[in-house]
Amino acid sequence: MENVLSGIKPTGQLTLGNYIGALKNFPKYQDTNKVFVFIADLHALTLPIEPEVLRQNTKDIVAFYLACGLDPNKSVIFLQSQVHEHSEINTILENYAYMGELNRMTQFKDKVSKMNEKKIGLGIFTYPVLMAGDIFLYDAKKVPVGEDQKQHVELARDIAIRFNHRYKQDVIVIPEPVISSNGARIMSLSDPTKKMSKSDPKGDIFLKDDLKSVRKKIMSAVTDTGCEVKYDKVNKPGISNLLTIYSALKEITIEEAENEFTGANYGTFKKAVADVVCEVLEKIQTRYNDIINSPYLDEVLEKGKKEASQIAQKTLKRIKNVVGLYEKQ
Ligand code: AQP
Repeated sequence: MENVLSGIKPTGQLTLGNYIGALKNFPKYQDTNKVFVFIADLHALTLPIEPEVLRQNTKDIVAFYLACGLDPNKSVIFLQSQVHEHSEINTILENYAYMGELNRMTQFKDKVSKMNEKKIGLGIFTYPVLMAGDIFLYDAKKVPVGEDQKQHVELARDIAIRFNHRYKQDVIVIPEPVISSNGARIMSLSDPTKKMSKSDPKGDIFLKDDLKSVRKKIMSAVTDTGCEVKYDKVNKPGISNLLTIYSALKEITIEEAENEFTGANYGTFKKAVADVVCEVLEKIQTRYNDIINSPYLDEVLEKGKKEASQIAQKTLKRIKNVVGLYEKQ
């Protein structure tokens, strides 16, 4: 049994991209692995966010975790900010990550390119170090993420190897990213060359969207002028994105999806995509509505906080001891 960890930051409303690339895959692990799933609320502070929005987004993610099938009796579900060891390990690890490697992170470069240079907070730069700490605290070997987070997990891996080498012992478990074979990068419906992203909502489908508007968004998704339903990321990015969404939700291969639509026009294909997306979202939304205002949500977080803290404390103690921070034995 291996430890598996993943998280989502509450920077905005969850998208279909977050569902297909991350959320949908989490419950699959909980019967055969020890699963830790958290809400990366400290990470959400790396970009300006209104306090009430952050609080609501956080609750939403917990409710969506449960609605998507995570079971608090099998998985540890918790808030990053409620386990203070995350901040503490971050302070230690900052000394084992290099400025040069943080500078090379694609997500950092993307995000800061859209910001006023004078107002770039330090947290967005050191974000991958905190993320490495999130992973290390739970001895996670597998980290299921969408394609865009792969580089951060690889950096965590480098830091772990460097740390173990420095102290000549296996202190930190070396993590590896797990990327799903289909749907690791869902693109915007209005610009299929751009990733569907919570903090850049143009062309997004949100998990909370009403189904009528979901259908409308899919029917008006940008496609090419051709008429064949074929996967071709370069020449048909819009159709390829819809094929990815369809096949990921139907749990079939892209090829099988293409075969289903041989000879079909774009209208028929888009309607089929809208049907499957609405079917999935309807189920999730029904469960979400039952949970979002119920006391169960806080009960789950309280349980998760206790379980996560116990493990995080032990790991941090091990790391502090190895680096030479004094503690009464
Ligand atoms: N479009 C996507 N397709 C597939 N997977 C995706 N993920 C995000 N967008 C897509 C995956 O969802 C998880 C959530 O990661 P996160 O919240 O830590 O941040 P992110 O990767 O930066 O996701 P967003 O939605 O783009 O957030 P913002 O806009 O705040 O930066 C990760 O596993 C991610 O890969």
